[in-house]
Amino acid sequence: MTVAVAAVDLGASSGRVMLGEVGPDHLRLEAAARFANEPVRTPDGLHWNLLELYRQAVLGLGTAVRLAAGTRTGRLASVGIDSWAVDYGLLRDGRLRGIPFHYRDERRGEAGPAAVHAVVPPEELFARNGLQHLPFNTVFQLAADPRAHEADRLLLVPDLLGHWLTGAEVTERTNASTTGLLDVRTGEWDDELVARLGLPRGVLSDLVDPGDTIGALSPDVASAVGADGLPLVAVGSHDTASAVVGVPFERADAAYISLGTWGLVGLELDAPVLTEDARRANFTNERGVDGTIRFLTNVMGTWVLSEAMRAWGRTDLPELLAAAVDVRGDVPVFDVRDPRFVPPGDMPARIAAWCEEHEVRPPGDPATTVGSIVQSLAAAYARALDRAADLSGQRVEVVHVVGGGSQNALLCQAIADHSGRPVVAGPVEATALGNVLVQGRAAGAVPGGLGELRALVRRTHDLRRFTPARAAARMAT
Ligand code: LFR
Repeated sequence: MTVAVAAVDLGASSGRVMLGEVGPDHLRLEAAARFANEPVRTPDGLHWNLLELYRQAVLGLGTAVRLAAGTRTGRLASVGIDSWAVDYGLLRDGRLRGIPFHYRDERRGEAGPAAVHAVVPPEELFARNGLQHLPFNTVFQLAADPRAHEADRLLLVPDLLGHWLTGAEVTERTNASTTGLLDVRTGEWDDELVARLGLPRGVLSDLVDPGDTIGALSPDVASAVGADGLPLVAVGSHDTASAVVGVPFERADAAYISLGTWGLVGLELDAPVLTEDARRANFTNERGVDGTIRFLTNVMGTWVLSEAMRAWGRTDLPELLAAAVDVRGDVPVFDVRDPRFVPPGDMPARIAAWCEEHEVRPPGDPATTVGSIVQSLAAAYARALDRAADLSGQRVEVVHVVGGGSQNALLCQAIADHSGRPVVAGPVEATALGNVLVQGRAAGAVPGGLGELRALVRRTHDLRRFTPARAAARMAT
């Protein structure tokens, strides 16, 4: 049996609605819609344009319904939504209170973390929720958000869009695990933590798991998209959870880098690693599909490159990457993990400032800067891969790079060179594939566990392989 499903996949810089066809030997995506995700700055800070994303999602679903009419089954079996994590909307009596903030909004600063740590020290917080310290984790945002106490419901971004589509108010568990309010051991809301932080427990809704049916499209939406009774099915609604479903692992001793605006570097494990070393190394234990743990760390991703392009007013990344290959001599390597690179703004100037402060010759022209960014990202990924292996005790012999960044051959080769490990690049649309696969399985079109789903990705997608240039590179880094 082959089914058709629609995946709404919202990344930090672009979104898409994909028609997915899934069967035991069949896995195919077709874009129903692609659109930019452009945040909006208002006097009170940086916001997501969620209304525009919702509008695009509904339009895209209408197109997916029409495309599905031409597939074997002739209709969509379900819809699934994933997006970036941590950010949320607050509702009261079903109405949105304020425009949701962007996790790159500088406004909140350290107020949230300070308020939380005054009550629950960082060591205890990590023991309870297993998360790396990111100042924008939901728990910190909420602690500095006065609207939280006026609200009766908090919904994470995919759940908020799902609420607008269906009326349901639920929280999908993989994304809930990024809030900081989920017990890392049980996967349930940590009621004691919520109470100690003085947060209103009533705003948190029931948890659902990937594969669960959330509800049918409301009559208005169903008539707008032309599909009566179409169900919304929970997927790994945290985009990184869906991306990891789409990693075509060939062997157990492999790591992944989910490479979009962030580079999420880590391993899939059965159980969390809650050691003091893991906390200090800023590794996180987020929940994956089927009860897995995503043991990873957030490293800078293609954001630093796209912000540099934006500052130069250039859109010709392939040309700049080609020019970067020809740059002679060593390019400066800077610390891409420095928090100064997280907010939007003039990236080349910040890179130059970092280099000057560290007595490194700053890169001059755009080609050298691009080369410098690529080598700096790869060096940071190599270090994170070694740390992931050390902290978990799992060997890492192969590195899978998935997501938009897997198309960047210069970067994939640099990752192989810096880490001394072969890199398997692709699929580009791992997140949408993970979303589609979980829906396909829920519809009964593909049996089995994650291993079978990944085997299907391997059978249906071309992967590119990069061999480390220097076998000794791993020893040297
Ligand atoms: C990637 C991602 C990361 C999360 C960051 C902020 O798109 O979801 O996993 O840490 O965005 O939500």
